Amino acid sequence: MINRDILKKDLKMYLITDSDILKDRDFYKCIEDGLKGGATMLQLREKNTDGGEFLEKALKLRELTRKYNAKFIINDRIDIALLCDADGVHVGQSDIDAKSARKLIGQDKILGVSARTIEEAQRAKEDGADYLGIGAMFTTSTKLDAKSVSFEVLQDIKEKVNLPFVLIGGINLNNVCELKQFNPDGYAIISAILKEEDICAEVKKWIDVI
Ligand code: TZP
Ligand code: MG
Repeated sequence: MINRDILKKDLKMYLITDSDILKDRDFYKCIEDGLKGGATMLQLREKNTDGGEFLEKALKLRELTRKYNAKFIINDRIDIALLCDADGVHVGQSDIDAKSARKLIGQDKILGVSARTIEEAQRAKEDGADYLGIGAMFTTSTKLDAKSVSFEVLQDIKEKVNLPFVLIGGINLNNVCELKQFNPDGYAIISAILKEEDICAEVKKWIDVI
């Protein structure tokens, strides 16, 4: 079983990879900079990468996350999470369902589930999720089909579903203050960090602010 208090701390600064945003920059150097800056959790999210290259990246990032003592989560690909001995997986609503994901990964790995409604959040909890990714909180150009979650729905999930949660989607250092009232366990960030020249310094800034 996952220790919820430890998980809540690990969720604090949750960096998600996106090689499309990094373009021709050195993928591993950029992600290592994020870990050096103090990202507490890293999710490998590869939307346009075949299994072979995905696994290669997963194995390398597994080593890096161990070196920097960050938790490592794989998006969608449960097979790759198991092969690289990731700390867990994150599934969305159109992926392998949470119950099946839990069956495959067992009780000792972290299961994250995306939720946009109270029903999705409640079902995720019943199906064995350890944490929720709630969003998109703001408009984002990183995930083109991302639909937004209102502050009302977020408040409702927070009140009715007792699970650790991170907020995601279009969050940056200017708007993150609007989310603090919900006291999330962490923030899951892609572009606001990865588009910065100095990723290490940017993560440090985030940790100061959140
Ligand atoms: N799920 C909901 S919004 C989103 C995902 C993966 C993208 C978040 O990226 P960014 O760049 O932090 O808005
Ligand atoms: Mg997914």
